[in-house]
Amino acid sequence: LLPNLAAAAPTTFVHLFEWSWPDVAQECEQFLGPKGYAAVQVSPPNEHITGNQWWTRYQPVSYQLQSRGGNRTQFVDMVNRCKSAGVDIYVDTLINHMAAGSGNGVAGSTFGNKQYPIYSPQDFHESCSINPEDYGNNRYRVQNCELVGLADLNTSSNYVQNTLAAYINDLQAIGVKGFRFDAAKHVAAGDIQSLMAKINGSPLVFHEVIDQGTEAVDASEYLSTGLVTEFKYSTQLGNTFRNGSLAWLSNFGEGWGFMPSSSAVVFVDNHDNQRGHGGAGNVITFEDGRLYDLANVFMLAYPYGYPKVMSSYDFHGDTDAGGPSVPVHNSGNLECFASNWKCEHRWSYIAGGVDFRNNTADNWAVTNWWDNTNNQISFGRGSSGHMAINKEDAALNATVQTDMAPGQYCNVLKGELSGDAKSCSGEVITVNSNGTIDLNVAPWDAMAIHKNAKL
Ligand code: LAG
Ligand code: CA
Repeated sequence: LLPNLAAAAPTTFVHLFEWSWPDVAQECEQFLGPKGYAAVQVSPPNEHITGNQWWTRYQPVSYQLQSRGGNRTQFVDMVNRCKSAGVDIYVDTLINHMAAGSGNGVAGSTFGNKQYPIYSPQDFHESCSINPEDYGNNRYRVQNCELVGLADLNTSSNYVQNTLAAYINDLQAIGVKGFRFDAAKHVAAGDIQSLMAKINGSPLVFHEVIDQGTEAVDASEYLSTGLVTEFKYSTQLGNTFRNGSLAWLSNFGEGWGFMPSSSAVVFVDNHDNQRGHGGAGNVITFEDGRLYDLANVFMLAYPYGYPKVMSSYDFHGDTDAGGPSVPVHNSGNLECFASNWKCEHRWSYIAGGVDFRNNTADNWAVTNWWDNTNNQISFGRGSSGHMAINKEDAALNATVQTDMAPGQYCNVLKGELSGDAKSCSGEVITVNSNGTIDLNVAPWDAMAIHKNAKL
């Protein structure tokens, strides 16, 4: 019995935040492909303003593929190499705005007074600013004024839509399979529909809409044109893991007022809320160590949404908008862990969680839910897998029913099955002949077993 990796549907993507194109390509080949990640979200690949801060990438100057991530040739090489490794590329796409003020782009373009190589003043909305109180009640200002001073594209104009569509179609011709529409809430859903009509084929598009349920613009408006980020998921998971009880999570998802699972992009944290920027809340990040492992294990094991794993760069406590000037590019020899690159996607509980999700995708339901009414939980994915999380200071000792075949399994969070399926490099879990497991999960630990990691 060999681990059936080929049959496992890829179910999870990773945001390699600020990774350069040669580094992404190498990671696709060496880790993401073999581990079964579906895709990588890359930082915006188009020309942006000069400067070392990460957020310069969110100030577009042109749609030339020249950025801190690398040049066009390197981008094309990355797409091809990732594709060969079975990994798609999703591009973070700035559809709402261009750079603020005036200055230079990294490819040598200059801009100013709403004048860019591809746009001129008539392509923009008026210069008004979005105030904090507008988010709750002023749809017009949210969509037609300037987000943190960024020149707001007149997305209802045919020329702007054609220009954005040409950029997106160029990326598709290179082989890009998906797009994150940045700041989608700031673009009227109708404008996005018109733009989508100009895009070739039907790529995966997910709209970034920050909506905790109290917004003038509602996330549901964007469901007809693609997937949508479910920010409530990040906030509520954070609240529950920090201050609540994991027992509450038995109906996490639609039962909590979230959008339909099939529309939702979910994440424990993202590049903004992990540092107190957009949509920040009580989120859990790499800085929380084992708590972060456990929250990701839950996300990856639980059948709701399309999960995005965050892979961070440590900005040494950068939380304010200005941020330190940190050069984050790396040219082809990025080292995980040895530097400020956190590489959460490689942490064994997270990579193992992806393996669990891939191998249980055929059983999209929670079965045999068990909890101790507090912070010890266990549930199954039918005959495909079973898991347990213990977020308490005492060991989890309980006998739980599963729908799995009796036998010995590798806890994929802590080890891997050997190629010949004869040994597990980590912990071995036994499913008894009656289908039960005598759980013995250490404090702040977890286990996950699936049908294709059976000894
Ligand atoms: C997003 N989603 O809707 C991105 O996920 C988020 O990272 C972007 O903000 C934002 N929308 C615009 O694409 C980031 C930083 C901002 C930064 C902005 C533009 O979170 O702090 O603003 O990118 O670079 C910066 C300064 C501001 C300044 C602005 C214009 O921090 O103080 O007003 O630039 O000069
Ligand atoms: Ca807008």
